[in-house]
This record gives sequence, C-alpha cells and structure tokens, in this order.
Amino acid sequence: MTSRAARRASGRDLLAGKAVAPKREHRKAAEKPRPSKLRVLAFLVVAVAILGGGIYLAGSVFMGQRDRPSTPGALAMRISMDGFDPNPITAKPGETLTIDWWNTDASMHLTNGMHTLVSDALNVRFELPAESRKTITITAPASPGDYDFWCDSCCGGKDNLKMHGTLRVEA
Ligand SMILES: [Cu+2]
Repeated sequence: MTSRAARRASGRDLLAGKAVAPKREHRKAAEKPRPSKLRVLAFLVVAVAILGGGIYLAGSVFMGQRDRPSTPGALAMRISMDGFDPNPITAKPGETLTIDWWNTDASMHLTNGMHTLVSDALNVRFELPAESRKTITITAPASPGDYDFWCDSCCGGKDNLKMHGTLRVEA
C-alpha cells in the first residue's frame, strides 16, 4: 500500500468523524489500487472527445464562412494564432485589394481582444476584434516585391514569426 492511499483513507475517516483505524486502512488500500488509474483514463477519454467535438464544430462553422465573403469579390483572409491565411497574398503594382478579413480566435486568447494588421511600408493599421470580420483595403505599392505585414497586438507581436504575412506585388 502507498502512503498516499493511507493518507487519503485516513482523511476520509477523519472527515466522516470516525476514529482512524490503521488496520482497516491497510486492507482498503490494498483492495483498490487500480480504480484511480482507470478514472484518470476515463476522464482523459471524455475530455479528448469533448474537446475534439468542439474543435470540429467550431472549425466547420468557420470553414463555412470562408466561402462566403461579406463583400462580393473580396479576398477572404483569415487571422488566427496560426497566422494569416492565405499567405502570401498577391497583387499587381498599384492595385487596391479588397480583403474580407476574419478572426477566428476568442477574445480570451487575444491580448487586447483583437488581432491587428500593421505595415509601415503599406501604410496600414487595422484592428479586428475577436470572432469578427470586416472588409479592409490595402493598396499595393508601385514597385514589385514582397511586403511584410504583421499583427502587433498578440502573442509576441512582430517578434512572433507566425504573426507575419506577405503581400507579393508582381507585375
Ligand atoms: Cu494577432
């Protein structure tokens, strides 16, 4: 028998107002060394099933949105803890991109409750609250090349490589 089981057993007896009877504890502890392991396993199985179900449901809801931009003809771009998607996005020099931008993260996961899209070179700063979407426009520079943009409001901001996206300007 383990001392942990003994402590638990004597704690139970104390709670129940019974006198501590060491000899009985020995037998009790020896009788059930396994159920706690089984219970942990059962708990894990249930927890994984519930979490998995939730993720699946949330995923299908959000994936459904992807094909239905709020603005016709807009490029749907998602932001989450995994970054910008799709990435990179492409444009012709000087083209104005209309982006249907949506945020799949809950506010409890986001510093300040939002993701942002920031770029000095592109001269933009947009904010997108948790679990919402908005239409934004970005005008591509005249010179072809890759332009970096990033989220500066969460999980390390600009220092987090995941929080970067690229606007690829191709003639
Ligand atoms: Cu962010």
